Amino acid sequence: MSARLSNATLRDLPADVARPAYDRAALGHGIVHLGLGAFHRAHQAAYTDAIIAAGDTRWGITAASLRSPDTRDALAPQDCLYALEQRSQTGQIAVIGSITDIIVAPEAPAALIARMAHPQTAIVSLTVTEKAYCRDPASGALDEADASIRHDLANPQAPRSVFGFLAAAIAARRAAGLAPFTVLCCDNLPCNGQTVHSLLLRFASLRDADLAAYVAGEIACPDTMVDRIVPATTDTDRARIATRLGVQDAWPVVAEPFTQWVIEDRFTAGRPAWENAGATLTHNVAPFEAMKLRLLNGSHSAIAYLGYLAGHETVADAMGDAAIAAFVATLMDRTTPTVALPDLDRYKASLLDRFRNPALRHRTWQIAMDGSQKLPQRILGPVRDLLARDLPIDCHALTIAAWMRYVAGMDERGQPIDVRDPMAAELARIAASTGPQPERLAPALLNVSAIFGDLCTHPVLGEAVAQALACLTQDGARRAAAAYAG
Ligand code: CS2
Repeated sequence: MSARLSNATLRDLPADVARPAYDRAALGHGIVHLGLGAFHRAHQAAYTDAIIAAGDTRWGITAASLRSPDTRDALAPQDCLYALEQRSQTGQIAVIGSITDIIVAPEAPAALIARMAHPQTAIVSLTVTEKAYCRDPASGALDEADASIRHDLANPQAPRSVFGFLAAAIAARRAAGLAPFTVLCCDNLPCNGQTVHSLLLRFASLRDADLAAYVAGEIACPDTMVDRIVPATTDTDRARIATRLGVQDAWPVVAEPFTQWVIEDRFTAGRPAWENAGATLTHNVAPFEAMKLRLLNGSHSAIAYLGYLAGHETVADAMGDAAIAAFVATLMDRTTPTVALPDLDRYKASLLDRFRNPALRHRTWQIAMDGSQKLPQRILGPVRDLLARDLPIDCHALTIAAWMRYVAGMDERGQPIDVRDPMAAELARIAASTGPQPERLAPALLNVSAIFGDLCTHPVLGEAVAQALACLTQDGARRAAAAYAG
């Protein structure tokens, strides 16, 4: 089979594959999206596809990769079309048509700024992962020493960072007398809209005070809670999907059936009626976001570190391990008092089901990535709230201990771990200097203030993590999980 998915081959797809029935050439340029990963393609682009299909053709998406050309190279020859497969027993497939253009930012920064400054662009959305926000993970402040921030301040017309692009495009729109776009962060950060607004404001103030005043007064950054589990696409996925489609798709995406999007309804230049595609538009996203970041993502990180150490390749494999599944349920129960929503039992039960989905091969290694950027909001936020209320933090301490063992770089069978994290080198250096003895490793890693902030010196946390790491080192991840499960 050599034919490729494209506008021309859409009509040949099997009848059970949903596909755009709208005129893609007639779509407007309403949205520019920064960060063309699988998550965007399985989530916001799919919601937007449904809105376009219902007749509002203003919202074509220009998607930008901020680093690599890989996705553009895969999707450009297929007219930016791709298949989205829902992985469960059934495996429905839809071809998504909402992405109309792809720009690789390092190749064409001016073209990206120009598209962001296009009169039709009303929304610039972002899924760039936690580390691309160049923030100090513990304090949340802009890391002004970050190389890309310094580069962008020196080269405002050829930026590299999200803030460089946003500031350049905001300034260009302003100079052209155009209304500002709304900045829609769709990453797993606490109060993601407010967070991006304050980082952008800080960046703009380093560029010029006038631009900063404009950002402060005119740029809206609504908060969002985004949720869908989207594992990295594998060659097995590609082969299975090509068989279903009858044509090749160089980069399809696979996702669980569940999807949720809660959006603060604060857009300055209009928005798609995403509520008609299942999104919730509200005035206060914070409780939903805490629920999702702390219960889903916090559990995910625990499954990733404990599961990986115990030798489980995927989340579903780890959840098939009774000790780890029981630990995750206890961790969620311990976290629940820190989430200001009632009746979380059904939500927690649904998370356990989603984690068990055997059709998703979501690698523990994938989720374990960038832990230094993830632990603060997923695990340490709840720890602070629990400590303030004198509630138990033992399960959170075991999760931190499992992260410590993971970033120390050796699994339980003595095999090296490929640790991917912007702080990997620093963490490895610390681990090498202390050796694996828990009584030395735990305090040394807990002392990394960029991650633990004020918790570095908290005696209760220090003691709990030291104990958890001792248990983990002596008994291994499975037995430690069983010991901590309630
Ligand atoms: C995961 C998330 O990789 C990770 O860190 O926890 O990508 C998670 O799958 C999504 O946030 C689910 O909505």
